[in-house]
Amino acid sequence: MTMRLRSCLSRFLLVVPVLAGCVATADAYSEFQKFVQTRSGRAINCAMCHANSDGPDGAGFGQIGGLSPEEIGRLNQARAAFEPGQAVDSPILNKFGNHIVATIGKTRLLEFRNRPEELAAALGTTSDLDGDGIPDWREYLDGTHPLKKTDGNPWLLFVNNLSRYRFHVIMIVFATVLTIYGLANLLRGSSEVHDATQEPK
Ligand SMILES: [Ca+2]
Repeated sequence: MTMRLRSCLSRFLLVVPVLAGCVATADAYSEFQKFVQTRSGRAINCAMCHANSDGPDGAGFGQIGGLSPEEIGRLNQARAAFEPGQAVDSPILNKFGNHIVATIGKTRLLEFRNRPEELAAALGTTSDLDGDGIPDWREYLDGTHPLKKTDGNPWLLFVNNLSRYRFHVIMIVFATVLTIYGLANLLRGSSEVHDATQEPK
């Protein structure tokens, strides 16, 4: 086999799985994106679940055309995770996207395309990937990013932060009250000294 023929064959072996991946990800699940956008009224891009905010099609970071052979192997492994509980590390998905596939499996995910509202309950109540106190299922419904702890329902973030830093808040309030009390007494004492000096002798 000549060197040129070997080179052509190796390129072919690389291109085939890439094309196979393109066909598979052509069914990007926009039903979930549309549901969240309608429910939350927020503009949702692919970055909620995908590695690239423009989605998996293309040659950029986290896109099919830019994957290495090793990443294509992980992609195909994730695509075959039909049952929940399997290790999923797809290079075209972010941590939340991989978490969804690992938690519910590809089979249920495909079923939910017609009922995207049911994905929230299937995610469970305890997972909070960004640790902001708002569970993933709630962030999915609210259209906030499950991997950004600064993005969430403002009231829930406020309550959660208040609870998390309640000791600091109590100390700040205590110090503020003491300061105001001290200033008030200082002013009162100063006023009494002034009055005393003004009294006729
Ligand atoms: Ca969260």
